[in-house]
Amino acid sequence: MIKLQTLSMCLFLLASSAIGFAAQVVPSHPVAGTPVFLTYTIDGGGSFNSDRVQKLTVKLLGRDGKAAPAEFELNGFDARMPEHNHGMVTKATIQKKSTGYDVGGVKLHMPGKWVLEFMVSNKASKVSGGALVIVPVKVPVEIE
Ligand SMILES: [Cu+2]
Repeated sequence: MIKLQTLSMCLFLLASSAIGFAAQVVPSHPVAGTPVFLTYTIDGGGSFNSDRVQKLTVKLLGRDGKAAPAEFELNGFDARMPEHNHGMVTKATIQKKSTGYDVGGVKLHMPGKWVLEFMVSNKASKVSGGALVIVPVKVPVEIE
């Protein structure tokens, strides 16, 4: 009996570390005040590069991992370096696709700490504005 408990605990830890790892690969961020989560990938699975204009693929998902209800939409994106008090030198564009959004024109032009700001609104809500999803990211120093 003890062995079975140990085994199931080991399996549980293994499963949760696998989930933790997956969450790092595809970050999933709650949208405050909604049942919706936001995920994004960079250039289809890469990382930020201060030398390149990049594209984020953004998805809004429900708790079950399926597409969020259609009234939720991404309608703003910006990125800033709070410690330097500046934003991007490019202007991001948002394009709605069948499975999510392409956010183009993203260039985090300096290595260091940035915050991504995704604005998610609910079309069905009478309250204007939306929820800001703030995601801290670090742009690595280029190694030649
Ligand atoms: Cu800066």
